[in-house]
Amino acid sequence: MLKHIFVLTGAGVSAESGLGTFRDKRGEGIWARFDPMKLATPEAFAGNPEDVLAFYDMRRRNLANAKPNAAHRALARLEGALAARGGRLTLVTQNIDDLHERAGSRNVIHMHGELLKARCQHCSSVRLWPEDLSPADACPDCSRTGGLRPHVVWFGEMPLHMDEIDRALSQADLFVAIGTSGAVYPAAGFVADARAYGLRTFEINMDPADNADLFDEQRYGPASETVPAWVEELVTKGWARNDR
Ligand code: BV8
Repeated sequence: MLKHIFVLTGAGVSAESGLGTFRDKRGEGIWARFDPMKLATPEAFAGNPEDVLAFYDMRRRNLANAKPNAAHRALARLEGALAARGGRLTLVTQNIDDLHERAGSRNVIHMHGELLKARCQHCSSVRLWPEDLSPADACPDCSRTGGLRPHVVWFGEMPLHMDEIDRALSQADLFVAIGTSGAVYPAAGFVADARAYGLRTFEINMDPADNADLFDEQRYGPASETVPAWVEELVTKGWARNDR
């Protein structure tokens, strides 16, 4: 019986909320319009802070107008349903939006950071920062200017909470990847780790991910339909499905 489900989400779970994906085969992904190596690396920020900050200001403003969709709500439902039967949902997201939280998910692990937070490079404090961010802004904790950056993991930077993620993977019964292309590591490697730990693996996506062959089961279609259907099945037809 399923007691502990590990879910990894990517940009596809927020696509129907109007937030761009990155490498989407169908759409104009964000990285099709912007070069990540010019906007999402520490070197880019050091060399061209204004362009990088403007890129994240644009994405922060888009997020302010976005709303969670049925996929986010279904995962919040799953968290409650598992807890009610003494189980556990580990929800790890590559996304930097707050749509899982706004849909009601209580424990969300943001391995690539959070768009609505800023980190001070002088004193390392991390604060909620829902508005535009400029080099002239002073850190609320150390009062120094010129040190604030988006609390986001860029390419070449170590993702966050990796020990906690690995521990949860080693304890889970089922690994589910939702709306991710499997293009970015270490997140794209989690399915191989899950298999090594003996978990069943399940891909819910619009198109097969780059690592689709590593999944025992796949279900394709828009997340706002496939994710609620999957959660409904689990909650109404019993928890025996998908497990190892
Ligand atoms: C690290 C935050 C090591 C920023 C992101 C060469 C040089 C440098 C590094 C590397 C290198 N080669 C490999 C690497 C590692 C690199 C990497 O993997 N690069 C790739 C491109 C090859 N990884 C890193 O650099 C990572 N760090 O390795 O550190 C290290 C070790 C020790 C010490 C220090 C460092 C850090 C990676 C994190 C980068 N930050 N985001 C921002 O958001 O601006 S990555 C970015 O891509 C997003 O986080 C995004 O989440 C992530 C993955 O993309 P997806 O979420 O999968 O989105 P994508 O568009 O790709 O796919 C969308 C999917 O949804 C598709 O499958 C589509 O079919 C589906 N979909 C679309 N619509 C729907 C849908 N599904 C359902 N319903 C729909 N409606």
